[in-house]
Amino acid sequence: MPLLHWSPRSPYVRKVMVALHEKGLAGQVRTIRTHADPMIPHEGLMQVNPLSKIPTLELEDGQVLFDSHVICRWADRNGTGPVLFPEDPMAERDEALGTGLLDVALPWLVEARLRPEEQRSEQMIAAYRSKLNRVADWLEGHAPALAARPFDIGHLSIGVALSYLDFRFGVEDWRKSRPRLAEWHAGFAARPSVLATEFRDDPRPQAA
Ligand SMILES: N[C@@H](CCC(=O)N[C@@H](CS)C(=O)NCC(=O)O)C(=O)O
Repeated sequence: MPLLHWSPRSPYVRKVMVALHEKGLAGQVRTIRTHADPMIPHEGLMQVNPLSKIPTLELEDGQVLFDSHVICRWADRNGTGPVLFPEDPMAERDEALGTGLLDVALPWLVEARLRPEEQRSEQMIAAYRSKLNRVADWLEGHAPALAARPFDIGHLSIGVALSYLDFRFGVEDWRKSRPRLAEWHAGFAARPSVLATEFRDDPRPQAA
């Protein structure tokens, strides 16, 4: 069985988990809890993914896939259910937007919570906050277009990113003045694939 390096805290992993559920593959992939700390590269993980990042998927034939986009594409090719990567370039454009929002949120978390206080940059935090708000505003304007097309990787990626803001950045209150986006996200959050893959602060394993 393929083996997925996994954490219930990681939004990139959650993208993959939602995709596996959507594509009927969740029962066909084993998971192993892997703690990928951006400040301490994981020696064991780097044997298969030199970037020391999760999600990383080890296939049965020894091939290794990494990056949530690549693994979601694999799931799309190998499972059933909705076509996550249709011809419409808006699907992958919106995937990039959702993942891009995560690429803002993760360094923000590192800056605000992991770095020693004296090394924190208020300027960087202000830049991250500004991007978060601009992306959320953009999405509020695009919520009708999102709602109008069938579920794809763009919805999946944006939905996971907004759920991650709820998990780690509740104080930023992205729903405020964004009723259409909030309504669209409520529909996303009710999907069985999303309900089955909730974020959670589990106990961290020791780095290997
Ligand atoms: N572009 C990658 C990003 C993956 C990523 O950054 N994952 C985080 C966990 S949420 C990680 O492994 N961080 C460890 C590190 O940066 O060294 C993807 O989409 O899979």
